[in-house]
Formats: sequence, C-alpha cells, structure tokens
Amino acid sequence: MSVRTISTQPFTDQKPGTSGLRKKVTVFQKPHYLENFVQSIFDSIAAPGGATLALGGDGRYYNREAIQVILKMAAANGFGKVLVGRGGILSTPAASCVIRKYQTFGGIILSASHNPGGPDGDFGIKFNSSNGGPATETVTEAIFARSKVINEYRILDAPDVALDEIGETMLGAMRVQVIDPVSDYADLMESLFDFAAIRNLLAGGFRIKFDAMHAVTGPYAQEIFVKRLGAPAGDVINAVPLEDFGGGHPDPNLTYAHDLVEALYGDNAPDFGAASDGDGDRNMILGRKFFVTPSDSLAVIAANATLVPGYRKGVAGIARSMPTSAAADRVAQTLNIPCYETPTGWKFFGNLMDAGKVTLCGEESFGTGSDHVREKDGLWAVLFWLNILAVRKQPVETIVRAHWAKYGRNVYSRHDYEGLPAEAAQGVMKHLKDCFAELPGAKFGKYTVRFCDDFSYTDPVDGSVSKGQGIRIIFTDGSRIVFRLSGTGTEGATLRIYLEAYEADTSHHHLDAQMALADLIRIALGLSELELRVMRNKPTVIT
Ligand code: VG1
Ligand code: CO
Repeated sequence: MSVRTISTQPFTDQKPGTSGLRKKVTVFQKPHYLENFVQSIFDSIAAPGGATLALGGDGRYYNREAIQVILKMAAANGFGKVLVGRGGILSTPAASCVIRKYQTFGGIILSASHNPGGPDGDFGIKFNSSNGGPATETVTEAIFARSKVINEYRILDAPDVALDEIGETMLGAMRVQVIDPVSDYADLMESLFDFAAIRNLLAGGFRIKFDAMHAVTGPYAQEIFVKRLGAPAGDVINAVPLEDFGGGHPDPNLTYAHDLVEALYGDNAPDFGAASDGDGDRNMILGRKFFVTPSDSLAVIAANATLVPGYRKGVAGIARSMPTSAAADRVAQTLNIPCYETPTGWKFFGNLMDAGKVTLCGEESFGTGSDHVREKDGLWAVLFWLNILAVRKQPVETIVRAHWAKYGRNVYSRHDYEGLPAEAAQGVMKHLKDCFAELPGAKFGKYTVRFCDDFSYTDPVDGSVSKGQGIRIIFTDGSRIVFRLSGTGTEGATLRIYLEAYEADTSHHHLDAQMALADLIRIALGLSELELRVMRNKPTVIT
C-alpha cells in the first residue's frame, strides 16, 4: 500500500454554507471534487501526526463511496486512527457524541441533512472540531481559502475497508475501528433522562408515534423507544434508512412529515408525535391535533428543564438564532439567566457552550439541543418532551397553552420561497437595505418600526464578528419581520421570511398563526416587493 500524491486543480465553489459544503451528488462525483475538499480540510486543521478522527454520515446515496475515499485520504495524511460508524453511519448528534466521548481530534460528517437524497439529490460534508461541534467560521474560511489554491492531494492506494462488522482493521499504518453507531449515543440519552419514568408513561397507555422519515434515526429510535423504553415496534414508522429516503424530503415539518401529521390529526390519534430529519439533528414535536413550534419547544424545554435529571441543577443560559422567536428570552428573563442571540447555524453556539455560558440552544428551523453534545439533537428533544410529559402527566397542548398563559405567546411562522433566481433574491435583500434610512418611525396599521438593521454578531468568547446575517425589521411592540437568504440549498436561492408577533392576551391565543400574522405578512410582502421581484404569488413552504 503506497501513498499517492495526485495533482489537481482547484474548484471555485467549495465555500461551506450554514452547515458544511452541500452540493448535488453529481457535483461531488466530479473527478477530484470530494478529494480536493477533504484535502483542504486536512491542510487547514493542522492535526498532529497519529491523531484520531471520527467519521460517519446519514447514509444517503454516495455515503459509502465517500467514506472509503476519506479513510484512504486520512491514512495518507498521517491520521493514526479513525472511528467510523458501522456501515458508514452516524447521525449528526451521534457523531458529536463520539468525538466528545473518545476525545478525537475532530470528525467528518457526511450529510445534506433535510435535503433530498439519491443520484439526483444532494450530498454534503463538514468538519467538526474536538469539542464535537461544527467548525467555527474562522476554520471554514480557512478551508475555503485552501480549496481555492489546492494543487494536489494524498490518498492511499488500498482496497476498500470492510465497514459492516464491528471491529478493527489496518489501512496502511492507520487503524480503522468500526463502532456501533447507536450505543454510545443511546447510553448518553439514558444518562440524561428518566428512562424509568418514560417507560412507566408508555406502559400506562400513553401512545406515541415517531417518524424517522426513512432517514438515519430509524435504528436510533428503535433502540431507544422500542428496546430501552418498551414502546410497541409500530410506534416508530418509516424506520428503515434508505439511500434516497424513499424518494421523500426528510424534513420534519407539517408539509413533509405527512404520515405523522395524518396520524396525529386523524381519528384515535396518539398522545404524542415526533419526527426527525435526514441526519437526525432536527425534530418536530406534535401533541394530539396540536403543533408545537420549534421556538415554543425551546421555551417550554427551558421552563421545565429542572424536571429532567440531567438538567436538575438548572440552566446556565439560553442561546437562540436571531430568526428564532423570543419565547425563550421570556423564560430566560423569568429564570434570571442570560439569553444570547446568534446568527443562524449551530456553529455559533459552540463557543457559548464551551465557555459554560449556555446550557440550551435552539433554532426556529426545528433544531433544539444542549451542551450534552455540540450539535442540535432531534431524539434528545423528543426525549426531553417525553420526560416532561412523564412528570407533568398533562397533554402536550395543555402544557403549551399554560406556558403561553404565563409568558404570553410569540406567534410565529416562516415563509420560504425556494428555487428563486439568485439575482432576483439578492435584489429583494438590496431593496430592503435601501429602505433602511426611511423605515424607523414608519407606521403600518398598528405597527410602528422601532429599528431595522442587517444583523451582525460579535462572538462574546473569541470576539469574532459575523456580518450580513439577515435583515431585521423590529416594531415597537417587539413584533418582527426577518429576511434571510438560505445557506444550505444547492439550486438557485431560497429566501426566508420569518414573522413574529407577541400576543399577551390569552383570549387571542387560540388564533391560527397565519391569521394572527396576516398584517405582518402583508407588511413584509409590501416592503420587500417580493412577489413582483421574484414572480411568485405564494411561498413554497410555510412552517
Ligand atoms: C438551515 C436552517 C438553520 C440550520 C441549517 C442546518 O439553514 O435555517 O437554522 O442550522 O439549515 O440545519 P439555512 O441557511 O438554509 O437557513 V441541518 O438540519 O440542514 O444541518
Ligand atoms: Co439536519
């Protein structure tokens, strides 16, 4: 087995987005494309000789091929050991767990998350640091800079490694340890939550349904809900991971998790429903005929954290991404703990968690998590809810309505316009910025603009500054409209409009969110001239 040094030419488009590099599978299949990016990672992270790496992915199409390439490149680049999930599988939170538990130098995660998979679908790759979290912007920028000048990469000339059995093999001088992708993660969950109480809840007739959407969490959900918590096997649906997610869109929301939504809104509905995404870091929480917004979920989790064994000591602080509703801020205020507002993307939470400033983090995009790992964590959120339900013994809806009655309701929705011509989408953003000077003080019905800006974040731990993170228009009553361009898509541009209205009056809490937000939606469309500029008359997805 010899190390080969292969000459290559840089690609100009290897800039990591909100969460790693995401492209069409066909782009990753171009000669040298994957190799260039992997070598750019290795060249940027300065791993000491003999370092250990964790490696795994969500099992989508091209996962297996990519794992073999990365193993051979890791061996040729002087790594001493790679921990790889059996079959090349590790959910994103499980990868984070493995990096932390075995104190590896870092990890490479293969996933395009909720984006569709298959030969015509998407693929993705990202590097996580030794804290288990996505590399910071400083690191991803270094990787991008390297990718623009790279002229060679190193790869071991070797046969493929067998990955379907637990055990160890040598790849040149590097050890490849195939690990059970589920057990370390399931053990971590068992150490945080009261499994006995949840088992009793389920044994007592409380019915759940978990939709794995034919994505990576199937085996995790079966181990945790069925084996360890005693749920009937049929409670985990779409549990077999498929390379193309069964042709579906593994995004846990009311539009794409239709099997689950049908069950929870149908006759004889279960008491609790949940789903997760392609790589297992997102979650959707449903009660019987009731949807919990991700922003509310974070707030309810924070308010009830001390009911859960792993969080009995309390929460040091909360962080939420800027577009996420301020529901969690109200809980933080009551608990008298800090609440941080970060740009979109989990990589911004890592420093805060490492510094002990926050325990819980959340994003409106169905992401919730804590400092138990450094990724958002779908099954963790589901277990958190089940633990709360086991203690409070009330329906999901009752718990959320009681929460609103105490803190007020941050009515919330996100409207996505997908697949737009990039120039038109950028035109909308530019037009909005051009309006900044005249907006403060402007009145729109009952709303008056307090201020507007293009969100900029200074990391309180390392002082790094991230600019241009989304346009905020904030009204005097705390209501908000946020405009942002997505950084995870692979085709055209996706423009997201985030809408939030604060409602203190309990008698209005039964209103449908789209109705309650109708005025803000009108204002957003009027101000942005969106429909005209992108030639659309309705959003692609509303969450
Ligand atoms: C989206 C979400 C963001 C999330 C990111 C990665 O990014 O809005 O909150 O962190 O996806 O999640 P964007 O740039 O498209 O808005 V995942 O589950 O795709 O790793
Ligand atoms: Co994901």
